[in-house]
Amino acid sequence: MSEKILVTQPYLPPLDEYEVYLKDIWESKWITNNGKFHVQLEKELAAYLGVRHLSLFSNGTIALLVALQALRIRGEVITTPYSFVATTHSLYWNNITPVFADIDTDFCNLDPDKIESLISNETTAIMPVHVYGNPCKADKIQEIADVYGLKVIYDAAHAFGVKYKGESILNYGDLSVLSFHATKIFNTFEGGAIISPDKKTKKRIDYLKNFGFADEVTVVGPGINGKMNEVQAAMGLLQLKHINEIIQKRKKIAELYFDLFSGIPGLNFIQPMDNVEYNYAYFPVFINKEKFGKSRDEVYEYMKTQDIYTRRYFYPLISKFPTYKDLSSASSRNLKVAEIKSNEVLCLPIYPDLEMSQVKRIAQLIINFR
Ligand code: T4K
Repeated sequence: MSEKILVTQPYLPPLDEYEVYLKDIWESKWITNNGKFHVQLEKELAAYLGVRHLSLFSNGTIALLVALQALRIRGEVITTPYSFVATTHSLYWNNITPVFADIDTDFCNLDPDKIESLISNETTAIMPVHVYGNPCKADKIQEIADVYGLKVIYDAAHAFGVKYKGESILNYGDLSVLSFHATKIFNTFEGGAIISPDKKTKKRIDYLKNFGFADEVTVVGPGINGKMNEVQAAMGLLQLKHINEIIQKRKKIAELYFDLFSGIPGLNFIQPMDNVEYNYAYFPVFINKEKFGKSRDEVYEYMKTQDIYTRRYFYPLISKFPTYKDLSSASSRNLKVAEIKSNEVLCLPIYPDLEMSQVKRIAQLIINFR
């Protein structure tokens, strides 16, 4: 049997490069709590991403929890059901009621046209997701937020390095939250960050991720432990050295998939937008059973028999899970596009070490399976 191919694999820098950092950490005996690599990574990342202020976190989910705390979000928040479940869980853990709005057909992001009718007296914020790293219609979302006095917190877990018209999409909204999990294009094993627009907000976020401590004897708020340690930060510094090469390799794979699948009826793709610099974090294909001849699940199961482990990101919809299914906004009538996309999507393997011959094999297997 051939070697297993997974949907993604973390990029790991050469071990000897990492050992240099580890030796330093061992010698200094400073392993967490705002260590020197942590300080350096915050600075280098902010510069690389083109953002003003960045706070590192132990993972993206804690960063989402803290972002909501930082802006004192309460009541109801309008969000998308087409995401990883952590998006909605972060609301639930803050005692906020999620209100699901449908997504758009072209990009699978929260549809701005579906937001207004869901705003109530309890609504305080909108939490969109730049799904697969495709930018949301941020200007339209901001217009609505401004009219109704709502905050906007972007779950930007997939959007590392993405730019629109030369500007980081992480600068949209009130806050943006990144994930640096092993499966992301930039990883610190586990990790995450919040991008904030000003020093004051960053300061509040930094207190909140450190139990609320402002100094040894002063606790300014109900904080949590969301700190990134030095071993993670060192990994981040190394990833940053290789990030351009990582993105270039992903780009080549995405382009080859596009070429190989072109003109195959029933296979649909998210088309690249003008003026966007992508990170090629995922490669979703949407399989229309009537036109392709096989359903998404048939393709998914067949690929497993070939030792190729694709993933159905995002199926089931978050609104289908027991915690959320009884919300009125979770009804299928409200989420028609999301239901279709969730039943059609298959994310194909994409990661820097995936060879072009493997990409060709994956595409051929799918095409021949019709
Ligand atoms: N918001 C959004 C929109 C997100 O997508 C996520 C995370 C979050 C928030 C929360 O951020 P974090 O708290 O995670 O920082 C994965 C990831 O665990 C999750 O981080 C990610 N989204 C989500 C989309 O995917 P699973 O359950 O699919 O992961 P798993 O363990 O099945 O891994 C997927 C594939 O990656 C495997 O087939 C093998 C490969 N893999 C995985 C790991 C962990 C490796 O090769 N090496 C590894 O170490 O959720």
